[in-house]
Amino acid sequence: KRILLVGAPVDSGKIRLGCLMGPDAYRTARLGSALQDIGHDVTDLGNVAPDRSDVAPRAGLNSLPETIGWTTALSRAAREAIAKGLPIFLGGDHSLSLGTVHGVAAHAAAQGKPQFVLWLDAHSDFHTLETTDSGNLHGTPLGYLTGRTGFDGFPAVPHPIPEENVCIIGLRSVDTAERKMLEATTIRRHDMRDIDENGIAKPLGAFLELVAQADGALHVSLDVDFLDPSVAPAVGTTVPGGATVREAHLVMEMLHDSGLMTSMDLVELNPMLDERGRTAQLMVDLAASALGRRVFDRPTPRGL
Ligand code: DIR
Ligand code: MN
Ligand code: MN
Ligand code: MN
Repeated sequence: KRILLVGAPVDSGKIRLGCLMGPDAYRTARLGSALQDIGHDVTDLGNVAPDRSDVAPRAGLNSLPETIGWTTALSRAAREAIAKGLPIFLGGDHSLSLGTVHGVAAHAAAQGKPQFVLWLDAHSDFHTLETTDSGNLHGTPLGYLTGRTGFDGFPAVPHPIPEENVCIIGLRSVDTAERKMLEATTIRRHDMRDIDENGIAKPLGAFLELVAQADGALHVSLDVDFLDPSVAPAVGTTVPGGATVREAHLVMEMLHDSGLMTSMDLVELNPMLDERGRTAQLMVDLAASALGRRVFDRPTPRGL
């Protein structure tokens, strides 16, 4: 496969700084050669720079103009990259997905393919500019991308992701406003209790089956805080009780076996909070599993 690494050093989506170092942490942990060793053709396109935005700042919203500038720049970059192969967007905080998914969805629409999104995260990131309590825009991408109103100043969303094409796995921190809004949608959502009771393979397998039946494009957005903080400490918003290393690898291995993933975000890594690069290394290993690293061949039946 042709894989494009696209650096997205976005740090405007929350207060605590450090995610801008994420792309270089992934490079230092040798993401590129890990994927080459599996047999892929890997090109590092370097880092995207944000557009200038003349939208006015808004009280209560952190770095709104800057985040809008990233959104337009990353949407363009994503659309260009996905035309050449499978892009992996190296974050950067989760507000980068406002742009990357906007871009890949435009590409899918142009090809007449339905876009699906798998969101691996402790949080649902379903706020709008009106409902966010924190003012941190990394909490808003799924709201924006599914076409919710309340995103004044952002580019229009001509290809909103249909709610039933979105699956969130790993939930354990959902704000009250998000919870009310989510419950009024058909977004597929699996909290950690669901994973405890049913395992992670079943809900993921069911979702992948839908993507396959629809012959859809699949964007995977992997937030570091999907993982338990004991194994992935380098994130500003740790929430105990997350996915284990093996649960996360199983998700990635099933994604590979499905052959369905068309683009991926690695988000929220804050190297300032890491312990000798262990979180960066785990994210690199997970990306490698998603792209085919394995011990033995063992095709997972999708409908598991
Ligand atoms: C919280 C935290 N729901 C907020 N969100 C995220 O600020 O809106 N943390 N995404 O990673
Ligand atoms: Mn997130
Ligand atoms: Mn999160
Ligand atoms: Mn909607």
